[in-house]
Amino acid sequence: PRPDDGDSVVLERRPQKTQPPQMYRVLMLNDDFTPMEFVIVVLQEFFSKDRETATQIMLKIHLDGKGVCGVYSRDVAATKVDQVLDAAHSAGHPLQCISEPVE
Ligand code: NFA
Repeated sequence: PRPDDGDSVVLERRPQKTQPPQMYRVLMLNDDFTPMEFVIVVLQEFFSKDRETATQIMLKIHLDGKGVCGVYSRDVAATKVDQVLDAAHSAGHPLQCISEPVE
């Protein structure tokens, strides 16, 4: 702030200190029991992947032990995890899904 001549209006910007929201990776973990087709359908239904992309992600999880399904704000990531765990539990599959903050 500095004095003005009393007539003009001076609008000064404060330094912007808000940060973009922390983002969260949602990952699925491999197991020996959940059918490949179930994982592909989950990736299409809850993560809006086309069938080809869903198949690639599923195979990555199958081969590497885990894979990223998407990156979302905290609330959306938590909802995705819940949706996957609910669907897996309802179908009797042990599929695990977690979220973790992105650096
Ligand atoms: N490993 C599982 C199978 O061979 C498939 C799978 C993939 C499970 C990705 C969980 C996640 N049926």
